[in-house]
Amino acid sequence: MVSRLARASAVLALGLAPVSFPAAHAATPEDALDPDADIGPDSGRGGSGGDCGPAECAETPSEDELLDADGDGFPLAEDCDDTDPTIHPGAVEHCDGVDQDCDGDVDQMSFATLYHGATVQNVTQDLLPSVFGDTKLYEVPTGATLNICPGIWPTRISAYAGSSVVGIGGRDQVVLDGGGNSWGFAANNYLGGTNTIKGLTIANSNTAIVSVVKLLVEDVRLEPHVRGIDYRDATGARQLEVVDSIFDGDHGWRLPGSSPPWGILADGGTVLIEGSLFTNLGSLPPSQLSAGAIVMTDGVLEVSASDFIDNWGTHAGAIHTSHSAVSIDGSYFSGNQSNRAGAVSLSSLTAPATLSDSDFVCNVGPGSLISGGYSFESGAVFLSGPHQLTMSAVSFGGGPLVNYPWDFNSPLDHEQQWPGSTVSLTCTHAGGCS
Ligand SMILES: [Ca+2]
Ligand SMILES: [Ca+2]
Ligand SMILES: [Ca+2]
Repeated sequence: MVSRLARASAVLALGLAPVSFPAAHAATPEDALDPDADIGPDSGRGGSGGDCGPAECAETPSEDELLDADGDGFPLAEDCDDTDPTIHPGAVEHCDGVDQDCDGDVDQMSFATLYHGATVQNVTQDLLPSVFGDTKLYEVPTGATLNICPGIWPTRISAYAGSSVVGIGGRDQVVLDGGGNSWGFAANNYLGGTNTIKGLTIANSNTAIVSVVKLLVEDVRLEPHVRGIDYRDATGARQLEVVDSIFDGDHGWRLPGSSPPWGILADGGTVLIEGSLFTNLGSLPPSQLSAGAIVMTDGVLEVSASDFIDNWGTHAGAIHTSHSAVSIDGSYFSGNQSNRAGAVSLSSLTAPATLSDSDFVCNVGPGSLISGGYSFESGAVFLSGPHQLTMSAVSFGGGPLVNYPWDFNSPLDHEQQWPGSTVSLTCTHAGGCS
């Protein structure tokens, strides 16, 4: 979590410090080809450094050193990449993790590059507000890629169809600060294609990401005050894929006037989660939030290799699904709380569901922290409505009552109540699981 002080300081820096760029062509091709231009005891050239004798220093560049394979006017001896004519001393730096101007630094801080068709454009100033303390809304054109270099940007982004926004240096280096506005990132994908968000922290917005149709979220950290990803209003071929990302709600009830934070709220479409962390999301009753980390209705949810820690909700602490197809694999649930299912609540499954290779430790249904509740609550997994569920290699922590009050529960005789329903359980620990 970026502290508010650090955030303010960085915004100040962005607002007041002029962004500098390398002077165009500090060296010319003629300079580079001049055998005397750079030769001397301190040049370091030719591997002899400051120790070269008069005879060595008088040597002219070899034939190989004078070759200019990429034709940019700078020979091999001067060119840090003689295979790419856009890279040479004095070239314009792009925000891309590559050292274009051969000065040894891959990028300058706090600048941004837009790649749109054949155009490469420095858009740094377009991402910054004209008034200090304000927040800028920047629109990424259809099909374009926006690269953002390290810094804390007072910027919100509206990304059109098939566009990508990439933080160079990753989510710990590049922060979009939404300034407390209603949303931080909107994927306006009504023309088709897949939008990509990668390598960013999206902070200080009511909703971090909204209005998506087809979206890949990778290496992203969301610090939602209310919502992480709102996936309800999109239309068309919807798929949300979340990879290697972090949803940290910081339990927003601690913020005066704030609603409880959730991770992903989805209605329809397909949501794929892989290698991600959901933590400190949701709130305890009387919250209206049905689950802290993921709520899925009328869709497909596939979760793999992800962690759900200390999330709170009314139906489930971590995941609540209704009328959906669900698979959960290789995941870990701990410290989640609810007044029905501490970790996972599956209601009215629409396809055979699987829960495999996952651990449930110290999740809590109705407990001392929660008043009221149901008579059929469960600490880890709760099942209701028609269902065909297979659980395999599921661990409930290796001892009785590791999840409170039971590890697994279904409220009534499910096969009588919902003909055709089946539950197959193969658990490494069988407390409440038979
Ligand atoms: Ca060259
Ligand atoms: Ca660069
Ligand atoms: Ca450079």
